[in-house]
Amino acid sequence: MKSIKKTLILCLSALILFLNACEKDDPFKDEYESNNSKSEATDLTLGSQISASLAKGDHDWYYFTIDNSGIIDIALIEITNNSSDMEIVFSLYDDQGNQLGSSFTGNAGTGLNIRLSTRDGSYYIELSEKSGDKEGHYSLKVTDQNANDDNEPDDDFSDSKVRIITSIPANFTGTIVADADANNTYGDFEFYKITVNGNCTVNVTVTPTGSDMELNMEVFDENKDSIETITGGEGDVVRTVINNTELYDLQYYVKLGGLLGDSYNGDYSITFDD
Ligand SMILES: [Ca+2]
Ligand SMILES: [Ca+2]
Ligand SMILES: [Ca+2]
Ligand SMILES: [Ca+2]
Repeated sequence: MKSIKKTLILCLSALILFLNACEKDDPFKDEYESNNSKSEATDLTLGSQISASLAKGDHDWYYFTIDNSGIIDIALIEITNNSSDMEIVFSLYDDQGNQLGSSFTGNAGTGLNIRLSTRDGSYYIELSEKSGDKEGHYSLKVTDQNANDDNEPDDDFSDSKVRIITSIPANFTGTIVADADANNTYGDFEFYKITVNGNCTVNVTVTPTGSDMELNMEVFDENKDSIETITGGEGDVVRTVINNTELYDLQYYVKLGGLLGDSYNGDYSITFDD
């Protein structure tokens, strides 16, 4: 009996040593391997953080899907670097594997936060280490921010939630979640449609909440021809006067856009009065 017990203890000891040896052989092989190419990408659950590692020369691919029913919003991709020396390289691809933008490389030991503006779609993430000689642990989380206002979509003349203003004064608040201007035509524009009585004027005033958003505003007549464009600097209030010189009522559109500053605060208020 004694010898059996001794053998068992020896076996267990051997097993423990073996397990330790395995871990020491490959301390940076994570549970999502192998995921070294697009076709082997690990599915991510939005809002759930995963812990993984980059071994030397490792590439880790992930896949996630955003569905905002066509409303533009922000997906936040957060990568925490738990090493002191890894320089994590981040690349983003669309569902077809076309790279979106350039790759980003974080400083040694530093994580990355990426704001992705999207209406819907599936995306691939590829992570690697810049030199391929460093290794370490990281965590990754993709979160659908639901950061936009409740009055979406209102990004174009005929979108379903374009606000129709039938009486003044009128005040609204909203949020621009993604850069929208002449160079960012798929951004989060906000459209308002207003009737201006004959021989009357209406003042339009837009105030950004943050001190670093640059608002832009364009006024269109009822044929959707542009009448005026106003662009403000950081934190500036933008305003205009719509002047109906005809004797009869006319309809106008106000298209509001903005460039977000470092604070990413896109909140604004808009007032129509006389
Ligand atoms: Ca890995
Ligand atoms: Ca991998
Ligand atoms: Ca908005
Ligand atoms: Ca919008």
